Amino acid sequence: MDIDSPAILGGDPVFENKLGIVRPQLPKLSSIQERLKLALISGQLTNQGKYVETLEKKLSEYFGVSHVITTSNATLGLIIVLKALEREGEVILPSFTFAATGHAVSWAGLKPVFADILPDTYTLNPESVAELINKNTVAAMGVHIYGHPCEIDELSKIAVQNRLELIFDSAHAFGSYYKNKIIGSFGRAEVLSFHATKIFPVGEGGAILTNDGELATRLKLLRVFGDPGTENTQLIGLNAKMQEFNALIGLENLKVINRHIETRRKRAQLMKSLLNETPGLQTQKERSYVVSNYQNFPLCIEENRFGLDRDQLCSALLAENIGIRKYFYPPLHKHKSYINNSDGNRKQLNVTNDVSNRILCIPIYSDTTEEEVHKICFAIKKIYLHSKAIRKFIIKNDKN
Ligand code: T4K
Repeated sequence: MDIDSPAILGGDPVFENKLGIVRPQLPKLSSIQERLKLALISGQLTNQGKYVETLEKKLSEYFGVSHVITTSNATLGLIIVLKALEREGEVILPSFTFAATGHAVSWAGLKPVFADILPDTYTLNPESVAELINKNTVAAMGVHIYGHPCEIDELSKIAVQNRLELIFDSAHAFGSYYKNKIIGSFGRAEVLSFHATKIFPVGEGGAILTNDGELATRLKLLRVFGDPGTENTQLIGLNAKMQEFNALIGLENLKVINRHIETRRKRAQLMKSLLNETPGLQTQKERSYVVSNYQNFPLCIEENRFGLDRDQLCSALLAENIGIRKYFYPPLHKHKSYINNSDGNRKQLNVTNDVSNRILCIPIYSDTTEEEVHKICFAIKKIYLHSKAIRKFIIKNDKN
């Protein structure tokens, strides 16, 4: 075994089997099989069945929020929230996010306008939002990226001063906190994702959280074709309902989510302290007044100090059998679907462009072990120590 040489140069990989970017923690079959059986026997699989109802009630207690409207995924949740605002015009949002954030704005018939992010937390920069407001602006949407809440107070102030709606794409932030308050009841509404890759995985799923009763009533209608049950639709809704199977998994997840967040936080702290020894690696800054759930663990690479650029490091990590993802590269304003969106791309997004070119996410799970963290950090350090040779090797290979 030669684990001191980087695998990309012929050494043995640090992990024998591939460590994926995600390892969903799901309930044991034995814990849900009785209820699963009952659902199958009753034939009630969807349309606000009893497991969906119970999940909504329990989530409402967990988040201390008046209304929880589960959805079939967060994308549809965002679309119906934006639709329910009943406004027309521009929505300011970060470009450094998953496509769903921007697409939801477009599907709701509004215009996405991209703002820049902060260089240390990668969340929406309130100053950049303020600079983009004009007479057509109707809303701003923050994204709690990788589980780190955005600058909610500053965004709220801007929203109030300019009479804007403020909503949050909280897809990453189940169980994160901002100033001692759990994410979920900020702005007009927040939308969580329960996708398989998220910290609270149910397969496909999501939830809208709001304290606004009128909005909740509209959202419940929009989720079900706009039909209040009379077969005479009142709004142009769609089908955004959660299924019973997914809700059942969600009910089990709720029992362990706090433990999962605690584990992620511990592993993230260990990762940060170990990576501190290697130059050229910036981890996401966690502000003193937030608690991140560490949905993801990003690294931003300083090529001059680390000796490799982001893509070269990705190749070297993949050779070590460490799964990586370049969340979020390219940034949304550079996607083919938005590149010609001249109104939306009216601001230079220098920080977004820079971070997006240098970022990668390494594995972190709700059951990551300390040993795995040590091995990941060992691999990164090993790659750093051989960065010159790796760079030479990659450049030579690229030429051939
Ligand atoms: N807003 C933000 C900020 C978001 O990040 C997202 C979604 C949304 C809104 C919309 O939420 P949803 O409408 O999806 O509820 C994934 C997810 O599909 C997507 O939900 C997520 N963000 C995005 C960041 O990542 P991919 O393209 O990376 O997924 P995929 O299939 O490559 O999977 C990644 C890894 O996860 C694989 O290595 C295998 C593992 N995996 C995946 C699936 C689907 C599993 O272990 N089990 C699974 O079932 O998009």
